[in-house]
Amino acid sequence: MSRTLLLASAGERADSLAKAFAEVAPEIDIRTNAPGMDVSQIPYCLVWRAAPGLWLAMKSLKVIFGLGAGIERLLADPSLPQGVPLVRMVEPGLTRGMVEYVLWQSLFHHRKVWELEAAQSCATWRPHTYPAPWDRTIGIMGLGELGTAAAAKLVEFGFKVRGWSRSPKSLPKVESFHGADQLPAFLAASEILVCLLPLTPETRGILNTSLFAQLPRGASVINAARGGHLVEADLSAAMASGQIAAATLDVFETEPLPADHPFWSTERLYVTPHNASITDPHSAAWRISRQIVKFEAGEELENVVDRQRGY
Ligand code: NDP
Ligand code: OXD
Repeated sequence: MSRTLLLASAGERADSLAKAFAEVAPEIDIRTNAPGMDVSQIPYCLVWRAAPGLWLAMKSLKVIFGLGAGIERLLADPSLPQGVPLVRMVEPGLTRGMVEYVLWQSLFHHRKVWELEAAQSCATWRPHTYPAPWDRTIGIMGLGELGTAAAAKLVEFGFKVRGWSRSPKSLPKVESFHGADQLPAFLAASEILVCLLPLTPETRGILNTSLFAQLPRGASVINAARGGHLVEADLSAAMASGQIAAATLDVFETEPLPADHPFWSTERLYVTPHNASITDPHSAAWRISRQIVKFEAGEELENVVDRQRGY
């Protein structure tokens, strides 16, 4: 059982993950969770959201690996074992996907594609101008694994990039702000705001009326982090008033987004189905297997969640 990993609640991803482990990490013995299965001797678990009773049943648990970068749902579970390290997902495929999403949506909002769509819908050849990237400021909330990589890509495209984090940062060509005191200065010039924060008690509801009012009028908002960051009614009001011109949302308080939700039909509000980025089974399998080997050799695990901070 020493290198046995339980694939718990990985949903439709379970098969591709099991296959990926077999291909790149055959030294790991993969078990897919099934009702009534004895998991009491299994030391490692890979999980998105734990089924009731899972943690109680895993009596020999040594490390929990989260299937996603965001682990707020796991932390919210009162039965999550206290002394067991929780490792969040950091792998190059997930980062690459998010960089692609942020670049795609930043360019979409930078070029105000909705204006082109409106002209095309009435067969009108309408002049359409836009600033050079170096005259456009994009603000990224969260300069961690994903925010840092997205910022670097936007810098490469010539945008003026600024970022906001909890602790001070020094990143090439990124104007950095940190802490609550510097949030207003960060927001004041962010024409396109990208949220890549973890969802914690401090960041829940941070995308609200007060924050929107501090952005330049007509700013765009891109939320690729968690639905809980956004106060949905506040965004609707800010868009109705023109304070926020357009938004792209990948994540929602309720997922899937209910069919009767007003966001589906809000003009210039673009919905993607929580797929800004997706964990790549092969690089995830590789990263987790390396972590297990290192852990067994007595080395430090990487990307362990600080439960006090909440990320
Ligand atoms: P990290 O933990 O690497 O980075 C988090 C960043 O947020 C850090 O820079 C941190 O600051 C900053 N931060 C945290 N709390 C605060 C605060 N109170 N005030 C200011 N800054 C704060 O996370 P990742 O980059 O890996 O992932 C970010 C989130 O993206 C995930 O938690 C997940 O919810 C979401 N995600 C969404 C996906 C999707 O498909 N939609 C896919 C993958 C992730 P500091 O550096 O100072 O600690
Ligand atoms: C994640 C996600 O947190 O896919 O990794 O949302």
